[in-house]
Amino acid sequence: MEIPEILLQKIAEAEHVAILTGAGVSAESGIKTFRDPDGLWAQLNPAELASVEGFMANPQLVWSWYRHRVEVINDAKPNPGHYAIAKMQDMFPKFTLITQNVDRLHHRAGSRKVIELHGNIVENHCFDCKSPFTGDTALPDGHLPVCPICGGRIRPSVVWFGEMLPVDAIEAAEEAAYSCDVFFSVGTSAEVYPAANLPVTAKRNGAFVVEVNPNFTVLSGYVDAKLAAPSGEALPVLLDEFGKYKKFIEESL
Ligand code: BJW
Ligand code: ZN
Repeated sequence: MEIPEILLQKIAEAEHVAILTGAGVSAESGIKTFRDPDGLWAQLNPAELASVEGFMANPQLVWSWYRHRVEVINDAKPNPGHYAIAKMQDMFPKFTLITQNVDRLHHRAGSRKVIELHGNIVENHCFDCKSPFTGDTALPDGHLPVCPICGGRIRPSVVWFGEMLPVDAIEAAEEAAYSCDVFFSVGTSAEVYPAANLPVTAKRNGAFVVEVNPNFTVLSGYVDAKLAAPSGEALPVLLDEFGKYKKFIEESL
């Protein structure tokens, strides 16, 4: 896979590198994406499973889907894409990792600070009083977890359609998009807002924007460079080529 020299030059000069990831970065760990032909939304209805209205209408269905996904995620391991991103946190004066993923695989790969735009699937909280819930959610069929403080319904700590993103997370992500020199959009279709605005904000503010995705997306015609390969392949090659490039520059000085 060819890495454009301009990309190596831009990251060599960068003071601040920001990365936005999406479901594609975990695809090579065996976790399904949402909008690919074999993705979750190809067979399931997002309005039924990922909205407050869907949860209120059929909490048993939503809980059984989330329990299944937690099992898949617990059995999964980070892949070379997650590990390459974890390495990048120590390679630049400033580095920001923003993810739309709820699977916590970046944490498990060693990323120390992760801005989670859509929450996480590992934690749960009360719909009503918002208290964290650490009890068992895998109850016998038909039984739903209930808040021990107020009796309210327990829900996964993810962000569903129509819900606000955590304010601290979206503000920190926007600040990074405004101020970074290089912005990577990795494994996301860039179709879900407000996350989809971040690469646009970055480019408008002068960042060099790179997409890492084997497929064409709404962003592909807009970016400054595209690595058209799975992130678990493209990112390790990028780091390898970057190492060689830096050595070459140092030796020529
Ligand atoms: C590989 C690969 C490999 C494959 N390597 N790549 C403005 C305009 C229009 C609509 C809106 C708007 N503002 C808000 C909205 C509404 C809505 C929205 O954006 N809708 C659009 C779909 C049109 N947004 C919201 O509701 C958000 N809230 C909000 O804006 O609040 C304010 C507000 C409220 C009310 C009204 C108006 C404003 C909340 C969004 C929450 C998203 N939640 C989900 C579920 C999370 C919980 C869970 O997981 O169960 O988040 S939906 C789902 O999509 C999930 C993802 O994080 C998110 C993004 O998906 P992602 O990661 O991009 O995955 P895919 O599948 O789309 O793409 C995968 C990519 O990987 C593909 O491109 C592949 O090619 C690639 N790939 N293998 C690298 N190996
Ligand atoms: Zn409660």
